Amino acid sequence: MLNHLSKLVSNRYIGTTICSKRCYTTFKYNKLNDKDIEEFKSILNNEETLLIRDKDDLVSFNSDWMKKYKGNSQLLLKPRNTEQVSSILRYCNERKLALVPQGGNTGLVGGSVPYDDEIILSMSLMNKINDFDPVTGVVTCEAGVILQQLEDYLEPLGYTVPFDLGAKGSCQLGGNISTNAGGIRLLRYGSLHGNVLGLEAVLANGTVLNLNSTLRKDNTGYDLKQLFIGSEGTLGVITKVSLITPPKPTSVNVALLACDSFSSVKKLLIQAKTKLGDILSAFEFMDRGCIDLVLRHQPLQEPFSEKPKFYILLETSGFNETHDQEKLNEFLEYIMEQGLTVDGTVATDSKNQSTIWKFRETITESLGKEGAVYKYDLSLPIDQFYELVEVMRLRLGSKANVVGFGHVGDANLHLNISTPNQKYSKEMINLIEPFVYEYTSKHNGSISAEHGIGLMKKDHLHYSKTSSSIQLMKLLKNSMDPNHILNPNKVLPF
Ligand code: FAD
Ligand code: 2HG
Ligand code: ZN
Repeated sequence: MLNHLSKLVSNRYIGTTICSKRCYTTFKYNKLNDKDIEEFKSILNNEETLLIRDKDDLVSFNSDWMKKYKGNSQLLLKPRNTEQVSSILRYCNERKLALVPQGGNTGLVGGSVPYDDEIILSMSLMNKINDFDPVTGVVTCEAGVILQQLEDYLEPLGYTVPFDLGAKGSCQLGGNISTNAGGIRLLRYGSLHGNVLGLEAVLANGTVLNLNSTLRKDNTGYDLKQLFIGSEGTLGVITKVSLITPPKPTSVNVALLACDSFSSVKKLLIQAKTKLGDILSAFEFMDRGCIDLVLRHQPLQEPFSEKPKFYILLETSGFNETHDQEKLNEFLEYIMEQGLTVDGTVATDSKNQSTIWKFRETITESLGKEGAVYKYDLSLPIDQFYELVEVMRLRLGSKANVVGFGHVGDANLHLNISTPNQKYSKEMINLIEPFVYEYTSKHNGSISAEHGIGLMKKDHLHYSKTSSSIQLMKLLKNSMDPNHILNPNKVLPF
């Protein structure tokens, strides 16, 4: 079936015989029956609206953001609190009913939709912001809080969320943490492994694990919360979160700079880090193909008179406008003198800043309007960062449009390959994979810098992890979820 093409193709490489979905996994699950529905109703206090069973109402939850993966769930549950999550999981574990935790369903690797007919556990009603401490900057909230909702809550308090993604209007904190989302502020504030101070998670057997620390420093034994950051709903359901939030910068500048070679991009990055230091808050890369793409789909104007090959969106964020602008001006003068940029524009007001950001933030949405999109989010050494885009263009010729963009400041390339045909094709996947993974592995990169493994890459994990690491991950999965009820067929190849 086309929806699960990546799985079929990857199976080819490991030599598994494909029969039907149900025999692909070695774990057997029970079918939902009327008694189960009654039990779930009772757990959810007989609130009928918390159970969705209508086929049409389930469509959007059974399909991912890219419309690449489709599940066949017959039931979605919307718990209101941790106790209900715990009772649902305890019951599912006893009955061997599998489920998929789902946040905003903006994931890009097929992790948030059912593989088959798993129950969807939607976290959307667990969306309360519980507490904020203005001295420590620690905020505590439920996992279903939408990222934009938290940003809007913090803004009048003078604080901000330490990460930001294009999907902020829909993605939830629980989803962000479960995927260890990166985004455009990682360069400045670091990853969620550092910014999450505590969380509450419900284990497969219903146990509520209280790891809800708000302490910045705590060296008592193993740091168990880290297990849930990036495990994509396979080890537990995150129900609460404590996060460090930094003060919101009051002086922001955004520049769009054009370069005619990737070597200038690398030199610009060094200069941005050394000359802008603590005020550098984003250093985002786009190639010309991305600019052409967004101009095709968004109401934006060609930014410069010429059409250079490479573009950098650079942002500074600080607290002293005069100081920040002086620093930025010095930097701009220096890079122009050195010929590192061939054109550029700086925006100090929020309207023009948001126009510049649109060039970067609408790439994913614009790609979706081009046809079928094959997405790879990779960590690569800086010397191979753009080389791979060029290698793929040569390899695919006129069969596809290949663009490269990403968080170059974090060495994270977003390689996107699109074809006008709306349908995902096995031939195209065979041309790209495993080549792209082999290339990444050969250069000691990672096959997932930020989107995760999900369903798409589970059979390719070995390109970035040793067999002993995968064995240990399996051991953890087997001991924390022996019946494999949590997000089966995701992350690990069983
Ligand atoms: P979902 O898509 O619902 O779920 C993702 C995974 O987390 C699934 O495996 C799911 O089972 C699990 N999960 C969800 N909630 C929970 C929970 N409470 N407990 C346990 N498991 C849970 N990603 C980046 O890293 N950086 C980016 O810059 C970025 N930009 C994006 C831009 C766009 C336009 C889009 C569409 C996506 C982007 N993404 C990005 C990918 C995606 O938005 C992130 O992965 C996001 O963190 C997913 O959050 P979500 O709530 O939508 O999770
Ligand atoms: C981004 O950085 C997201 O914009 C999405 O991670 C990347 O669409 C993509 O490949
Ligand atoms: Zn990204």
